[in-house]
Amino acid sequence: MDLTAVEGLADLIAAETEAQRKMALEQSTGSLLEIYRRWRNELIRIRAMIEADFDFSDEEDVPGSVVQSIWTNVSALRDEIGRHLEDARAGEIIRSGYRVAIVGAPNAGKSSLLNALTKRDVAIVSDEAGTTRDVLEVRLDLNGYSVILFDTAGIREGAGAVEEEGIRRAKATAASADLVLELREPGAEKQLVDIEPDRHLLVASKSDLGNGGAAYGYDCEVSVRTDHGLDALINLLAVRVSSSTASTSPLLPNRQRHREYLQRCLYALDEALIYLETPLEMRAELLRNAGDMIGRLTGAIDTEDLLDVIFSEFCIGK
Ligand SMILES: Nc1nc2c(ncn2[C@@H]2O[C@H](COP(=O)(O)OP(=O)(O)OP(=O)(O)O)[C@@H](O)[C@H]2O)c(=O)[nH]1
Ligand SMILES: [Mg+2]
Repeated sequence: MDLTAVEGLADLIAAETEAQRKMALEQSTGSLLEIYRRWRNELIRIRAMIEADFDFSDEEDVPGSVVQSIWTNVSALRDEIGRHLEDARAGEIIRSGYRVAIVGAPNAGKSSLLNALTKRDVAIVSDEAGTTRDVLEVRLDLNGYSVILFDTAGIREGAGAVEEEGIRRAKATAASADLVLELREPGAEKQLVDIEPDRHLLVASKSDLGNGGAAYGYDCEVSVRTDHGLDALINLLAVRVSSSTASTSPLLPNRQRHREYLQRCLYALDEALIYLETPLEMRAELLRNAGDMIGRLTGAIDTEDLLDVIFSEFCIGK
């Protein structure tokens, strides 16, 4: 087994949802390794041709155009790796969960919504403004995808020191979330967080109180008291999750480690491709570098330290 297959096996044991299980199973059988090995071999083959060009270029039967056609291959490989890397966010979301932050003013009904969506009494609910201070985190299986809901402190001005810290954490949670559910009670108008539209859902809460058209401009309205709109909200979430995890390939890089090495590999390939004036020896060295990055990804190079980390993660408590 290579490093990616071992990671896949560890993920398979830890898998909690169907999507996690599928991805981990695929990876544990060495499917990612197959792709990476093919790329590495291709880079080694390309380098061999360049070396041949160095050594035998004075001989008649090694045509100079060979080296030219090599760069077409490098460029095609570069594009393939680039496309694979574009799927990394989807892979990471499937593996670690889609992060949804619930934010809004105090008493907007955030904790009530968390409890309703998870069907558990996780968060304290009260009509006292500023009930929640810590960030609460609950996992949910949504159509086979892992979703993490975060309940946060209500955002307002003039709070005490402890609540202020809660608000800071609420904003940080919103900033790093894949999606922000901003809850607003009828009558409340102010926008409390500044989030890009594609990460933002505006939800009117407490619709049972009769907000007389306040739902205009909102993505949906819910009432935890009557369960009105909860299914619609869950559907909206499901659409967002599936578009964030959509990919043309079942094989996704899904760890930060994968992303980093793929990025470094791309970087080296780009440099080799762009700097046409650079001596061929230097460009060949960049290709070697790119191949080494793939080698590190699969553990073919420098495995010792990484394997230690992986196996300790893998064995604990199993
Ligand atoms: N009528 C009605 N009341 C609701 C609804 N959802 C929540 N509430 C009430 O609103 C009050 C505040 O609810 P919470 O869920 O604690 O609000 P929160 O946004 O978590 O508040 P903080 O933690 O203080 O920021 C409680 O008294 C809830 O019972 C709803 O859908 N309809
Ligand atoms: Mg709360």
